[in-house]
Amino acid sequence: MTVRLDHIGIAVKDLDAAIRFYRDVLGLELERVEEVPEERVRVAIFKVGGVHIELLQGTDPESAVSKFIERRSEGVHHIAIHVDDVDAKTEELKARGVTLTYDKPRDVSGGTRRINFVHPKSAFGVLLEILTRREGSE
Ligand code: CMX
Repeated sequence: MTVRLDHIGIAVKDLDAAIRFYRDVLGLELERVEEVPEERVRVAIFKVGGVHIELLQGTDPESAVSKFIERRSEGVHHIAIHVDDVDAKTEELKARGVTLTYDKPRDVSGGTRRINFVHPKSAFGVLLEILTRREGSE
C-alpha cells in the first residue's frame, strides 16, 4: 500500500510572478506548467525531493482557487496524499461519515491522475486531496 505525501498546493494570484520567485529566486526545479480545465486552474509543478510543490492560479472567478484567494488570500490551499486506489478510499471515507467534495473521484490531466478532496470541515481545517496516479505518470 503506497500512502505518501504527493504535493502541497499553493494558491497564487499571478502564476508567472510566483514561478519567477520559486524557480529564479528560490532555485527550485520547474517540472512543468499545465492547465487543468476540470478544476479551472493553471498549475506550475516543482520537484522538491520526492514531493512536489504545485502553484495554482484560478482560470476563472468561479474556480475553487479564485474563491479561496478572494476569501482567505494567497497561501497553502491543499495537501495531497497519494493512495493506491482513490475510488476505494473514497468509498471507505464516505462509509466513515467523512465529507468529500466529489461523490466519485474524477480524472484530470488527460487521465494521468484520479482525484478527490476531503472537505476541510472533515480534516481539521485542511483541504486534503487524495489521488491515484496512473502507471507511468509521476
Ligand atoms: N483550505 C482550508 N479551508 C478552506 C479551504 C481550503 N482550501 N477552502 C475553503 N475552506 C473553508 C472556508 O474558509 C470556509 O470556512 P468557514 O466556514 O470557517 O469560513 C469553509 O471551508 C467553506 O466551505 P463551503 O462553504 O463548503 O465551500 P467553499 O465554496 O468555500 O468551497 C471547497 C470549499 C473545499 C468545498 C471547494 O474549494 C472545493 O470543492 N475544493 C475541491 C476542488 C479544488 O480545490 N480544486 C482546485 C485544486 C485542483 C488541483 O489540485 O488540480
